[in-house]
Amino acid sequence: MTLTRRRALQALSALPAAGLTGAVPRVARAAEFALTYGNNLPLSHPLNIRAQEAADRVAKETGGRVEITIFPNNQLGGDTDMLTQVRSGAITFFTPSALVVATLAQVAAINAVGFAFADYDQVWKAMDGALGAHVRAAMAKVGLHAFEKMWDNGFRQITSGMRPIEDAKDMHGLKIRVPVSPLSISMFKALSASPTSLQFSEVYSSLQTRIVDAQENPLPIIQIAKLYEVQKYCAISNHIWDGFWFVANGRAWQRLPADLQAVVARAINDAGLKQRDDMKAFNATVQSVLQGKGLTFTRPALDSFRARLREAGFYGEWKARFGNEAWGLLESAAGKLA
Ligand code: X2X
Repeated sequence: MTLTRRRALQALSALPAAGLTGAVPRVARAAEFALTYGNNLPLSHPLNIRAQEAADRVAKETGGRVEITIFPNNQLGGDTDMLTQVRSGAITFFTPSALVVATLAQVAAINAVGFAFADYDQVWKAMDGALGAHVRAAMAKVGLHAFEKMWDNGFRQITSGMRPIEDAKDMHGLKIRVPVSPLSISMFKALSASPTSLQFSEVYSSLQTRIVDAQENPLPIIQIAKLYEVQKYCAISNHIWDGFWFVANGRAWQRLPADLQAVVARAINDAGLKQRDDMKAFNATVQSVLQGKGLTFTRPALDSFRARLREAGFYGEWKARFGNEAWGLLESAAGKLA
């Protein structure tokens, strides 16, 4: 029996009795490779819009052999849960922030060293170049296949509810939520704040119920997740550049035949590049949109932040943790640090 015929029979036998007399489902055939992708962002984020385009393209270019189903917005659990799922193979794909995937492969957080990157030219030079390759190799060692093109989250900014941040000294004692990430905790402790790690799924409610007073995220997330509803101030700090690695469970990836791998990789990497352009356009207007929603912006002097990190030994500590090779790659793109 041919594969197609067997699948057609399986599909038919799966039809409910009523389906034979009533409406027959249009798609009655399961894909040969039914893959799942979970993420932590609302559907309207450019990451989800471009990922859906990639999934549609994959279905088309493989003639339906590969189907990618997206579970956005923490439907499958928070970041830590999805990280576990993608490692075990319970889901095929996940897009963890570099900060979060660093709980498995420490060096992945290197793009998030405080005040390292000045602009996107430096960011993409590093992440599309040797530094990105170094990080992907580290993720491969923990069973994650990372696609080449990183997706943009953005430069992170600090929002607060009680008082504005005008200077590094305003960070003192600030109860701030950070992602589940040792680097973020270390950095905000060095700034003398009081950081707490929470998954993104818990951020809105923890601000609303005042479990924390502050959080930090790129402006597009602050808009899309409506964090302006539960925060009053936003300091343009650009303290971390953060991106999402599109990762696959290594074994599931290896099971895909090479021709299908090529189609999937091309679709995902191309979509990632388009997502970067979307974020650039988003960034052009988002601050004024957020001002319109009532958020008050401040522009603290960043030298005071850098000085505190240096004095606290933050750069020396993380250079030792990431290793000289990775640190050298970061500095070759971002300039000498500390
Ligand atoms: O959790 C966050 O703050 C977010 C959405 O930026 C990440 O995924 C790290």
